[in-house]
Amino acid sequence: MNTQRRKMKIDRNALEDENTSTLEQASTKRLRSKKRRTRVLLGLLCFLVVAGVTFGVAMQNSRYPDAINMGTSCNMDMSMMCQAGHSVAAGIPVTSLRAPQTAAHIDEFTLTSQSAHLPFVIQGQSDVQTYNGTALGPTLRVRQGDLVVVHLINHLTVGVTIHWHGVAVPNSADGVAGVTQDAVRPGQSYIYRFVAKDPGTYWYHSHQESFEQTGSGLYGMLIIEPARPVVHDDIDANFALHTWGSTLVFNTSTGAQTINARPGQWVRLRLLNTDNTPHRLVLLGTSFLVAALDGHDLNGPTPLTRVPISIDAAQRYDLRFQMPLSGTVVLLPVDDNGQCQTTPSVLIGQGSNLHLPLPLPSISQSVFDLTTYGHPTTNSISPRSHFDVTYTIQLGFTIGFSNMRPGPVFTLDGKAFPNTATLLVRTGQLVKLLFVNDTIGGIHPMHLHGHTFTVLTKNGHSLTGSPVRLDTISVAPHETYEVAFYADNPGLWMIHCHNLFHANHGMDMMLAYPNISTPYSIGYASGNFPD
Ligand SMILES: [Cu+2]
Repeated sequence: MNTQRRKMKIDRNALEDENTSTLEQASTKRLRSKKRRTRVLLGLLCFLVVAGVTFGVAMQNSRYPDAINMGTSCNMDMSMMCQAGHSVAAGIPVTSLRAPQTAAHIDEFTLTSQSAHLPFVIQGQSDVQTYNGTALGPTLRVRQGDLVVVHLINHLTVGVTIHWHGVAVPNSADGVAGVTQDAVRPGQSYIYRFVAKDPGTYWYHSHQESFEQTGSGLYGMLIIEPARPVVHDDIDANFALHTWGSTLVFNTSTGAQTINARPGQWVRLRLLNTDNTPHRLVLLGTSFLVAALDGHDLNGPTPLTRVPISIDAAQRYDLRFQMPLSGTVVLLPVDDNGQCQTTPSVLIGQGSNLHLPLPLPSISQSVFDLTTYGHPTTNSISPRSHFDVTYTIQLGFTIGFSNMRPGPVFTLDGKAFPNTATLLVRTGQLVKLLFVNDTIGGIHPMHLHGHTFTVLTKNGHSLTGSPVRLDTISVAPHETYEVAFYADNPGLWMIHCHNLFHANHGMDMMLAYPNISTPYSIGYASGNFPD
C-alpha cells in the first residue's frame, strides 16, 4: 500500500516536473521566437539603413560638382600624366582661339532668343523658346570663305548659347556652356565669329541645357553655299524635321507645303533631323541622288527610286533630282512598317494641281546604306592610313543615378559625364575612333565637335562606295564604326550622343588638345550645363 502510494507520489512529481519542463520549454520557445523576430526586424532595419545610405551616396555621387573646369594642364610629353578636368592651370585660353576680326566679305546676323507662340496647337506647349520668334529659327545662308558674325541677344529668362553643328569653328565660337563660354544670361549678348570654310548644310542650336532647349525650339539651319559650285541647282530648299509633342513638322508646317518647279529643273532638298531619334523619309515621283551627307558631297551618287532614307538625330541629307516631264514629286515620312504618311509633306511641281500619288505605295524596309553608295575615289584618309592614335569608345547603358535623378544612365567606357575620360589629341595627328555599341541602350548618333571625320569601317568592313565624311555617326545596337580625322583645330571639344536625352543622362566626353585652359566651368556655381 505504502509502496503503491509512494509510486503514485513519484508519478505525480514526475508529471509536475514534466509539466514544469513543458511550460519552461514553451516559454523558452516563445523567448527564442521573440528573439528571432527581433533579430529579423533588426536585420531588416540594418538592410534598409545600408540600402538607404547606399542609395543616398550613389545619388549624391551622381550630382554634378559645383564647378568642374575642362582645361588641360599638361603637354603630351607627360602623356600618361596628362589629365583634363579640374584644371585652371595656365595654357592657351579658349578665348584666344578665335577667327580673324575682319575679312573681304562679312555676313552679319542678329539672333535674339525669345519666347514665341507657335502658329499651330500643341497639347500643353504653345509658348516655345526661339531665335527671332520662329522655330525653326532664321535660315542663315552664307558664302564659302566669308567671315560669319552672329550677335546673340538673350531675351529669355534662362541662359542660352549657339553651337554651330558640323562647322569647324574656332573653339571660342563653339557655343558650349561652361567650356568655351558662359551661358549668355538674360539681357546679355555674345558674338560668334567664324570663317565659313566648307560648303554644305549645317545647323545651329543652343548648347546650354541642349536637351531641353533644342527640343523647345532653339534651333535653325546654316547653309554655306560653295564659292565655285560643281553642280547647278535651280531650286534650293531646306527642311528641318522637328516633333512637337507627338506632331512632326517640316519647318513650321504640319500639313502640305508646295514648291514651284518646272519640268527639267534641278532641285536640291536639304533635310535636317532636329529630334533625338531617326526619321524615315521617301521621295516619290522621280528618282533622286543623295548628293551630300552632313554637308559633305558624295562621289558619284547613283539614282535611287523609292528608297527610304533614315536621318538620325542631327544628321543632314542633301537630295538632288531633276523634275520629270509631268507629275508631282513628293517628300513624305515613312513609318517603321514601310507605310507612307500623308503629312507633313512637300509637293514639288508646276501649277495648282499638285497632288499625292494615290494610292500611296508600300516602301521597302531596306533603307539607304551609306556604306555602299556612290563610287570610290581617293581620299586623304582611308582604312590603310597610318593612325597616330586610336581610341575605342564603348557606348553603354545602365540603371542608376544621373545628376541625382534615378533611372537610365548612358555611359562612355562605363562612365557618365562629367566623370568620363578625356581623349587627348595633338595638332597634326591622324586620330582613329572606334565606336562600339554592345548594349540594349538604343541607337547612339555620336557627334564630334569642331572636326569632320571620315567613316572607315562598319562592323569591320570597309566602305565600298563613295568616301563618307560626317560629324554625326549613327551607331545602332551591335554595331561598330571606325572613323578618323585630322586633329587640326586646337581647343576643348565635346564628343557626345546627339540623342540629347542620352547626352543629358551622361553620354558626353571631351576631346582635348594639350595645354588649353578655359576661364569657364560647368556646374551649379556657374549654372553652365552644356547638355
Ligand atoms: Cu545615345
